[in-house]
Amino acid sequence: MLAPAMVEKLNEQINLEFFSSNLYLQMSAWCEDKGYEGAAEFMLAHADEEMGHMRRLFTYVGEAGGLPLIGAIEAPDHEFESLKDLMAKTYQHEQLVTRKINELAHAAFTNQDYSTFNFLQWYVAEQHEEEKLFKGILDKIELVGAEAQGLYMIDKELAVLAKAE
Ligand code: OFO
Repeated sequence: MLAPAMVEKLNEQINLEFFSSNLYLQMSAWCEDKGYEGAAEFMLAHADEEMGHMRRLFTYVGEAGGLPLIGAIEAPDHEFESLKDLMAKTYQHEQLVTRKINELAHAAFTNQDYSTFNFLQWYVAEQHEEEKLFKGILDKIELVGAEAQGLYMIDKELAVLAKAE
């Protein structure tokens, strides 16, 4: 049975994962609007993945005897300076999510809630992958700079990555 304080923290994470999904969905619309079709597909696939993260938490809270709560979700940014700016923001956002997951894992451990601590290990591993993924894309964009041909190639690569998501 989850302690009320853990339910509250897990529900905050549910909200954050929802926000991540909305943020990436909104980013996919920006990419589409600017003609980055591969990036749009990639962000759309990633928005779906974030919904999966939300659902996994939602199910866990319910199964562990808590009540999953869906709160108000903040509107995401919809304006970006460039594809590089957008990807830099995804990377920053994933770093924030990692910090939140680490805080949650710490709270579970210090409350001797080993079941939740164990459940959260999936997220710890996932955040490692997500940071690696977005950092890798950002590094490539930084390498090509504002050069149109380079960005076109990256967009093509993102279309391939989207299929692998
Ligand atoms: Fe992108 O990992 Fe969930 O939020």
